[in-house]
Amino acid sequence: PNVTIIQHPLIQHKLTLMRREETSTAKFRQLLREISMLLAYEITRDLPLRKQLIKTPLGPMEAPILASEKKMVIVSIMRAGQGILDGILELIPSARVGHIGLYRDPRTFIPIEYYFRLPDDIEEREVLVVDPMIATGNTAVAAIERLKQTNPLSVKFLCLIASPEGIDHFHSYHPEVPLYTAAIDEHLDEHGYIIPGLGDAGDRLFG
Ligand code: HSX
Repeated sequence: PNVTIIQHPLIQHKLTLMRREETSTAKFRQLLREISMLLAYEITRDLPLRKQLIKTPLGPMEAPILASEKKMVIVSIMRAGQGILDGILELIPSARVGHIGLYRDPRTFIPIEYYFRLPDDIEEREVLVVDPMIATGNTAVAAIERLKQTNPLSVKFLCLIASPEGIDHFHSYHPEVPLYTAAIDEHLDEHGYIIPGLGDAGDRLFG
């Protein structure tokens, strides 16, 4: 399937620290910011560059800059996506930002939309959707479905931990959307939580 596990040792190490029960909110926040920068570094490897004529103190040169820096849109699935968004924006400060608010009905696990806001010219932009967890996959499926209605140039999905069930579900609906994750965990429990996971990402991030 269309899944990349990002294996960088720093990412794996920080994810372990985040999983630990005793990790405080402050530490969890800091780790999520750091890990998000590292994930963004890895998944932006193939961003196209263009040449720009600049002047150093000693003379002119044609130097590489990002061809599409301003064209990227990071879409955060609220609320836990905010933690990843913050980290990525430190690395790509001129990226545009969108928000999708979805909460999971605790009984049916069906996602319910309460907010949706994207930059205007989404049809000219490449979108990276971020949310720390893909559990049942319902939230990710709904977010991408909604996004596709707006016709972006391309869409990718970045998370920290996904369940095998969630990945299958996601790709049964959106097989062409590349999924990037730092880990694939064992399974889902009957409450739709990823086991062993890290608990509820929103609660650990915000309290
Ligand atoms: C958590 O539940 C995550 O941050 C996601 O937004 C969501 C994932 O659950 P699921 O829809 O994949 O089951 O709040």
